Amino acid sequence: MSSITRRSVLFAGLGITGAGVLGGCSQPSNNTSTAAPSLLSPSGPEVETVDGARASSGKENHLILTAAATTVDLGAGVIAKTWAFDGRTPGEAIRISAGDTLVAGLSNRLPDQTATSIHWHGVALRNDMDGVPPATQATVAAGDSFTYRFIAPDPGTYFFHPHVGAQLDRGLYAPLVIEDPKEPMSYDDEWIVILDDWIDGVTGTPDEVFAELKQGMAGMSGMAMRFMLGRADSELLGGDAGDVKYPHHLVNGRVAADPAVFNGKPGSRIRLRIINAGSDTAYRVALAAHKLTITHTDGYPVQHQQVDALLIGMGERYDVLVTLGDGVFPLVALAEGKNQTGRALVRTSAGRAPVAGFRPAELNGLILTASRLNAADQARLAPSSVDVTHQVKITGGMDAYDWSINGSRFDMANPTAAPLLVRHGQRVRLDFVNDTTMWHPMHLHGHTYQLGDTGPRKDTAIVLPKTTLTVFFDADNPGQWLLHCHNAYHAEAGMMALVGYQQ
Ligand SMILES: [Cu+2]
Repeated sequence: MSSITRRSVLFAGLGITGAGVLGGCSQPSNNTSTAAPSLLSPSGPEVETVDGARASSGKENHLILTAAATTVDLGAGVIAKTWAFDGRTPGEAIRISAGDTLVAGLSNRLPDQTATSIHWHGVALRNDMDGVPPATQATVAAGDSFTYRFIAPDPGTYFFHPHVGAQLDRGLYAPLVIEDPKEPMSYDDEWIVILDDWIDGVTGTPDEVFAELKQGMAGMSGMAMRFMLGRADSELLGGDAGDVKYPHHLVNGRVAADPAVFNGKPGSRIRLRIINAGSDTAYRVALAAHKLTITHTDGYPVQHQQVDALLIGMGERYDVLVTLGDGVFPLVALAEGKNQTGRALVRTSAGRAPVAGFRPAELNGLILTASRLNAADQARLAPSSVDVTHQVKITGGMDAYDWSINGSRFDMANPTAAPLLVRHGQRVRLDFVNDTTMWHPMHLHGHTYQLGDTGPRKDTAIVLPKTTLTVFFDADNPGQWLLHCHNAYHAEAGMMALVGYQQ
């Protein structure tokens, strides 16, 4: 622990002085080249130059987020001791406009000397505000605070959560909506729908879950599995859907038996902002008796498509338009492969809701996956030749719980050991080669990539087992950026890499 802290301080020091050389202290064990590459500092002159060119509205939004232990009421008598921002889960949504500066103070009141941070998931912000200790900042120690200050460049649906250990699987998350000052879509109302697989304070803590998972499937033979799923099959996900047994699946912080309710008017047009804040569960989402018009994913517009349901992995977001019918309609989130559902209700007139476990037919209708989408014209990457290609082999498995990238488990204490090198201005191609028998939602910080030549722009994409997904992005946001699986336990086991901007 102390070496992590020392390294954090060292990195932070480099950041402040803008010394520029971040990789100097790392010695990759399998590196055959003679010199470690020089990486840009997370707050160096290149970062300042790009940040200075970001369009600013001049408007600042100030708030304080206090992370602390609390007790939350999830409905139907489920009371959970957990960690949350300001005593509630999900935390209160932050709503700003593109070009605004968010000034968010994080006050760490977590118990047991627990360090934390906030990662602004999906936002192409300046690197030293990305919240990934020790790569972009020192950890925020218990009792300390840290102020995140950044211009939010792109409109869209985002969320935020810590980037330390398995804290994502606590109650520490909340939506972040960046409005478009020139919003091109017209609609009557908005509803944020945030999904989460919940265990904390009910059957165990995320740390207990991770401890059991680390023993691996092989080590568990003959032992009772408290948290590990024996089997979770999903055709949509190409087989094994998840590792962890969750007692509840929440929609907007409520269990299915006591759901959150959206009250609307028949005939009104609603924008749903759907966020998967889960740690180990993909959801198939449908609104009974309604079609969903998909308009955005991960903040970026797509060519609209009308579907019955959508598949959303951890870390993904979808914006959807619906025209409300007359009645009471469950919005159902089916936990893929886990035979459980979460739900909320849409109510536009009096009437009784169906029972909690009701599954609308739409769940088995036309199901949207990101691979079916095309970027809207204004979101498509400009044609360009590729300057650098990295193969990102997704490796490891359940038996040894040795999830990794390119065969090596990421060491968070030494994040710059073996970076995927890029240079500012390059067009980068990533080939995600999934060698494992499981799907993984691969998330890139600070950028959005494009799926293939015409696919959607995303920062988190599902890579199915035994397949390769090719994505492209422009290296236009200098710094040191994580690339990892958004399964909280896979990431913690080591399924991460660093995309490092070179000098
Ligand atoms: Cu994974």
